[in-house]
Amino acid sequence: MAEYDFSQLEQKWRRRWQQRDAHRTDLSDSTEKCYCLVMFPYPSGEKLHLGHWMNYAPADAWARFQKLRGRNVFLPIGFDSFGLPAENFAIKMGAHPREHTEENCRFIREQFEALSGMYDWSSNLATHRPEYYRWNQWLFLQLYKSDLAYRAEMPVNWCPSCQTVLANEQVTEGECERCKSLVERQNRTQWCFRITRYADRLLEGLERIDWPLETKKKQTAWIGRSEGAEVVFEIPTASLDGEPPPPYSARDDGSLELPVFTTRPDTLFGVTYMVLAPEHPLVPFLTTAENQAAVQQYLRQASTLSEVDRAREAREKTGVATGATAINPVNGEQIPIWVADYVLSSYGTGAVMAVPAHDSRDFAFARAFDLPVRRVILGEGVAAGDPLTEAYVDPGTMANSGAYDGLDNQNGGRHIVEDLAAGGRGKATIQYRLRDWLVSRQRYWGAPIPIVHCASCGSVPVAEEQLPVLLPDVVDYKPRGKSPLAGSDAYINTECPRCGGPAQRDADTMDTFVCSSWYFLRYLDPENDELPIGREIAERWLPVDQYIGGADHACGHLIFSRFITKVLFDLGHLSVDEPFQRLVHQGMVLSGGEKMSKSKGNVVNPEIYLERFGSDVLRTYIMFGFAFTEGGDWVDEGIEGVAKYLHRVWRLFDCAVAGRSPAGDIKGDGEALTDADAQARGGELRAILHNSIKGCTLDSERFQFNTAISRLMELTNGLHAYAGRNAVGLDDPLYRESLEALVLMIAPFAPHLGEELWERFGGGGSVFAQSWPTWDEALLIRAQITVVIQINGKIRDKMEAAKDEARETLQEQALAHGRIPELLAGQEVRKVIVVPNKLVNIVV
Ligand code: ANZ
Ligand code: ZN
Repeated sequence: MAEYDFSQLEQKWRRRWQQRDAHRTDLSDSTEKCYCLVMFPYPSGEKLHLGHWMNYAPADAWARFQKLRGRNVFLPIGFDSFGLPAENFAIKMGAHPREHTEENCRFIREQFEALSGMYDWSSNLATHRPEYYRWNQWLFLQLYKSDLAYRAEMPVNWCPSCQTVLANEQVTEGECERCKSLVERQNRTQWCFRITRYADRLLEGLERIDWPLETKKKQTAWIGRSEGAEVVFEIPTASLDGEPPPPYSARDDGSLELPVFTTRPDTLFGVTYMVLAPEHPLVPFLTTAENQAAVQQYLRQASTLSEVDRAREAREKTGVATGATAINPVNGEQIPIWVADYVLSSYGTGAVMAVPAHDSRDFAFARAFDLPVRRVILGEGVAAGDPLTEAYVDPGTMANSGAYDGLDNQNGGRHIVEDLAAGGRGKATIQYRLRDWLVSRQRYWGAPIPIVHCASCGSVPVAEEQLPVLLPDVVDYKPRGKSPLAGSDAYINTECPRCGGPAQRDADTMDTFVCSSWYFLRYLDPENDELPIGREIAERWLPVDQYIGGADHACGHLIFSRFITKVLFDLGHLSVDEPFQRLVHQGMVLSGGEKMSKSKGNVVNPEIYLERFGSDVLRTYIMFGFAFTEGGDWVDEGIEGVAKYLHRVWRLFDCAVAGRSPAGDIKGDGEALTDADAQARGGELRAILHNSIKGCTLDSERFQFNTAISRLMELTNGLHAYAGRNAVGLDDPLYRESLEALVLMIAPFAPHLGEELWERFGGGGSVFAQSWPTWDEALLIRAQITVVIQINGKIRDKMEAAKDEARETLQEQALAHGRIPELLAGQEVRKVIVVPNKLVNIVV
């Protein structure tokens, strides 16, 4: 008997695949195309660990499954190789980022070999290479020409340790996503992409794609569309002195307009004070002399907190009065203007009309500072004068609201906005939480921004024919608060593309999320010298049919890619405006309850398992031991079981090929069969076969690999039971058909084993060139048998169950069967013992 020598066998097939160039996809054929995309890895100091396997192994199994289903599958891979992880690591190691990155790419590629994904490496894509980032720069120029890239001074997130600005998406709970330092606010001149212009389309597109609901919800909340009104309050001349700061300007009579954004114009009569964000430009101007000291003190205190902290509902409210007042446009009332950090400068107009009776944050603030509370929306059975113990935020009838009294608040709000608009004191508006995408980085390891600054011409784009603007080798690439490129005179000093005069290159590099916002296009057309992707291939192969990657990218990469795709669609380069038709997120494999990372020292590496069990076992275990979308804590207890299972499959085939019975492997099933028995067994095997094809197909399609593999185990058991002690050989058509189905279905999980068994079995060509087995609904019914139900060992009932039903199912069925629930009432079930095909004993 031939042994299952996984090491030799896996090497053999890897060599064969390479020789046959088996994983190259013929992109000229797009009938039945299936573009399967995995989020490409970024080479940092970390090698691929089991966390990566959790993503890549199941993704590969899905791709192989689709190939067997007859689709022309494209599964490319590359490297997201610019950016902070690679650069920070290189700095730590004292190596140049380029050398370090190239080396790391080679190493990771070797690791990918062990995983044996059917990757098409032909595009050889790595974002740090000039042939790639040339198109990043091209993309920047297209956005620039379309007025979608602009440069402006703005408050930015500044990471004091990475010494760079960060996008909002890279700040979590006020901390730098990469190094966990507390992020500061600074004013800097930066390049931005106008993603806000696409806010509504980004929302609309979500309805057309098959993505996890949670992720759609996250994007919807991140975009944060709010319908409401801008209401103009007036600041009377009395409290003003001198010229207000831009963009504000005094009116002819010397007064000032101060717009606020509100989602509740219906509550305007309940406004009892106003609040400005500490950063609001009017704060110093409006503050009266006697309040200056207190306000300045407060502003200093507020600047130390992150926006996220400030926005937290439960925080104790802090604030200070400016001494100035504003006039409510609906009733002419004078109300005090306060400064408080619960109002954010980056949202709406940075100013709010406070309605403590109907907004909980305003309510808490009013209580803390003893400001008046006036009810203007009444719930059922409530009178206008009733005291409030908390903000009333539900709909109701308007009161204390002059001519609008008695209207329902929705309707009343609309009327108020119309009347304000007629008087030029307001208008209906929509606000978004989404901010423009800040793309400048003051770091070395990124694509240079293709803009030249000229004293006479301003910002001038580099001509497209001049691309790429090569990232120079600089002596000192460590972050110092401005881009290391600024220190290279040879790089910075150039000619103005417009007037030919002396000019300076932009010293910043692009956010690496720009690189990753379109990489899936380049895989399809890596050698195109004219465009990032040709129109024709794009039309045939896009959108990506299935995207697989982490849920943590919901509001970053997954929004950026959608935005860039829409831009390229509008510019006529693409015929789709959504990049990823279907998306799934893998769960995370944890180690000791935490995400694996080198910094925590809890990384589990695949190497030891590869050595002991081989790639097929590790792959299959990852898919059998964890629910794909859930993940879980890494334990290796189950891996032995999976190894045993694959060995068992091996022996089953070994015996079949040799025409021997696998009975030696079967415990407790020893008798020779009568003819009647044999026939019954045939019926059972057929039912099990069709059942397992159906289950494995449907479950694999939706990434439920753990149950898909269970179906294969059932089929394996069925095959054993069928063979019994009789030497069933390949001349038995049902046996042969079932074995064939098993090898085809196991191949996506254990591809080397699949190929080897297929070959030994006499099947010609690669197993992946075969067709996936089909099932017949009519043959799914399984033989029924009677199972005894006991409570504490005493027979209490009987039930019919499918032959070879799973333990869990039998247990479930028994607990719910007939009078069993009644008999168990009030008692705690301590244990359930299941003897398959025989009995279920419930211990109480
Ligand atoms: C008056 C009011 C009365 C409000 C009421 C709410 C309830 P969303 O839904 O998130 O868009 N707001 C406006 N700008 C703000 C800022 N820069 N920082 C903090 N809060 C701000 O929230 C819009 C509401 O949040 C606005 O409507 C405003 O308070 C507040 F019974 O205006 B409202
Ligand atoms: Zn010029």
